[in-house]
Amino acid sequence: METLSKVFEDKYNKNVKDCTNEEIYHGLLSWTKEQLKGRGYQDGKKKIYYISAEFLIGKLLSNNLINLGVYDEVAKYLKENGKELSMIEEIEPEPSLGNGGLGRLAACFLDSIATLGLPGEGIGLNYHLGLFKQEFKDHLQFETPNPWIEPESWLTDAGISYYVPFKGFMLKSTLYDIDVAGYENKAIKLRLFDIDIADESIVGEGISFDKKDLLHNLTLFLYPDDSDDAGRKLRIYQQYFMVSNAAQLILDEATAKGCNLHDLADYAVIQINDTHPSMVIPELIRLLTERGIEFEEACEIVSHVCAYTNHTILAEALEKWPISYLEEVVPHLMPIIRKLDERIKAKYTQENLAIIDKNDLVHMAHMDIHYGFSINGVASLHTDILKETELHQFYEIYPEKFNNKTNGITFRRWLLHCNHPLTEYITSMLGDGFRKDSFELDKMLDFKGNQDVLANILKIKQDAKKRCAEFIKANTGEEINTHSVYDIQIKRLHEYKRQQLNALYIIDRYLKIKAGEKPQRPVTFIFGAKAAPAYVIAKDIIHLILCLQELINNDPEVSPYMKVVMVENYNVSAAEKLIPACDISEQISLASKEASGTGNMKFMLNGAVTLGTMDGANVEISQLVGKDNIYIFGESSEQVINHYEKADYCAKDFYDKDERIRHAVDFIIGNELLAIGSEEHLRRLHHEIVSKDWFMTLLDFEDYAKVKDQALCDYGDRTAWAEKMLVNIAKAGYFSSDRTIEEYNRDIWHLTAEK
Ligand code: NBY
Repeated sequence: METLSKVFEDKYNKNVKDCTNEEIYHGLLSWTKEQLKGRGYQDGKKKIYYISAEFLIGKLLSNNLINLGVYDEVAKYLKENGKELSMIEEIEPEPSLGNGGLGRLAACFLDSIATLGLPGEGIGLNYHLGLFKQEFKDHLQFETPNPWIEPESWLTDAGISYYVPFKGFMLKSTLYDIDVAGYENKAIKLRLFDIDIADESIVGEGISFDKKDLLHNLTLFLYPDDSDDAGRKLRIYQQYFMVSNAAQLILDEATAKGCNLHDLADYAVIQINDTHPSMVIPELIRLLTERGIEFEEACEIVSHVCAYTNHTILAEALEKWPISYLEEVVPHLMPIIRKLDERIKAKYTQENLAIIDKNDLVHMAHMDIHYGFSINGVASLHTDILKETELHQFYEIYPEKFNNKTNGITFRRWLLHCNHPLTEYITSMLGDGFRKDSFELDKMLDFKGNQDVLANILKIKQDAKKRCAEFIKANTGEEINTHSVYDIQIKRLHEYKRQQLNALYIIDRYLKIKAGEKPQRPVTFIFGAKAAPAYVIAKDIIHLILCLQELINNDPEVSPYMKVVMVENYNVSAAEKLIPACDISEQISLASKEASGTGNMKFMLNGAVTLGTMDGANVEISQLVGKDNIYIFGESSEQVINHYEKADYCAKDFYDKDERIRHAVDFIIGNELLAIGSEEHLRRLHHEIVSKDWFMTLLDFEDYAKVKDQALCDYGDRTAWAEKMLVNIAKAGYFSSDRTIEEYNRDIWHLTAEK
């Protein structure tokens, strides 16, 4: 710790004892950056370039210290000097470079790529104001900018710039790097492109800004509102800026290593994370032809370099850009995209295989599948649905391209960092081998009947619940009962994820208590979610939850039995505080709609029991833990797909014939909530549920309520519950992103690990 002491001396001319927490944070930041550089980087002839619009990396200090193997030493050193590392951690701003699972997955993958010693880097954009910051006012969500880049930050100017051509002008980029340490291994880089002239001062009220002022807005926000033309075009400007920079960088790096471009596939493999980076395909072809390669050969080369990961089957989430937009933003790509499409149309006549459809929309995923060599889904059920239903026409012509890569999470962040007590306890039981070989967690099963172990696991959970209650008090102002069951649903707000189903259960329980039926034990229903700014119904659902929070928590007759809290500005840091404290993990999407889910894995690893549908990775979780250690409800994906095919689901029928459902749904527009909330929002949501309910909330309500009641009842047998917790932790090993990345490498990337 001598070099660290010296940092404080040099930087502030002070002993660490006399530094403020801010000074210590900044001292640690610069010291850690130096340590990372000293580690060196993974390199090799062939490299994986993981291109993604999002990298939801979370705060970096503690994770870096853990991966550098110095966390305990630094914490001890600070403690001896009267400082708490956990307090210092609070000072770090959280980069908000992502939205949900897709971005967090990219971040976990970087950790695992580095840990496994694979040569690779992440490539994305350096959004100054990130995804918006969420604020609640009058029980509604408001969006404000989320600045995270301070004068001293994890970013390092890489000294690399490119020119990116748009229609009528060029934009010069600047590249910033963030080092990502592997666990006890060298580092890799997250490379974020930016423009020098981005101007935060153009942002007005909330997150509004002139969407046409590209020179100043290009890298301000992730996912600008796409409810109008200008917003949609801005997304294309961003995407192209990202991939043109990426393509130029990749070709430069390869050439520097001796690549003659014909053999590019020996130097680079590109993983396209969802369709946001799909324009990298025509862009690479453009650059290769510019460098003297024939069009046909360029297509061939690119088809051996690019691989595509699909994260959704929701049709509305699969990007299709109008030709007219592309002509306006990147006219030089359109002749290439047209040629790519013509080549396909010459071979296949089916309309649903075309890149450009008859409405002049460019299907980005179709381009990826035709001109990539691999397409993968993110959980076994999801890949099956892609093959059999959503992308069946492609599976028929390219069966060899399809493969599954079930998602994973990095245990360094989602156990070692966020849950020190559990990590230490597992280490005391099993040794520390599980930190690198997650399957070793399986050995916990040997302790299943051990009463001491079960008691300790319960104690660790109880302590986590106390810490979490403090966080919730600070975040929401609400006092919660630390002896209540913590039932948690944290994820993007989306109708398919069905936060509204959870809300209807809460209403139903409230009505029962009001009718004199007192429940066995208190429950705290915890939510965290951001709604996309233009997603009206999602915002209405937030409104409902916040109104319920107000009504229920202030009702002395009800609040001893239940409380509702919705955490404001849910983000990675909040997740790290909530997940270790969870008893029941809500994974209640409509079967077939959640590609995988990764929160489900984080909860399981921290000893929560899943309440979920047979959807995404829940299916694999249930296979691993067995039916006694998970609560499954609802219709299966086959049944759901069948309802969609036959168009035979009618929410109104459920509403009409089931009194319990009707009472709960009508409560949304009852006097109690109208006295608190806004009639416009509540009526719109009520109407949506009764007359549309695209994601079949009412279909699964009865089974959900029944199974949830059972879980809450079972919670009372503390020993039996602790056994379920133990089995969940023990079986979580499969969901390490190290396993996922090993599979990507084995089946798709074929890189040589550095030892
Ligand atoms: O990717 C998520 C899936 O919903 C989840 O099931 C899966 O586990 C995870 C990782 O594979 N997808 C996701 O997070 N997607 C987005 O956040 C997203 C955001 C914006 C847009 C599309 C997708 N967009 O087009 O604007």
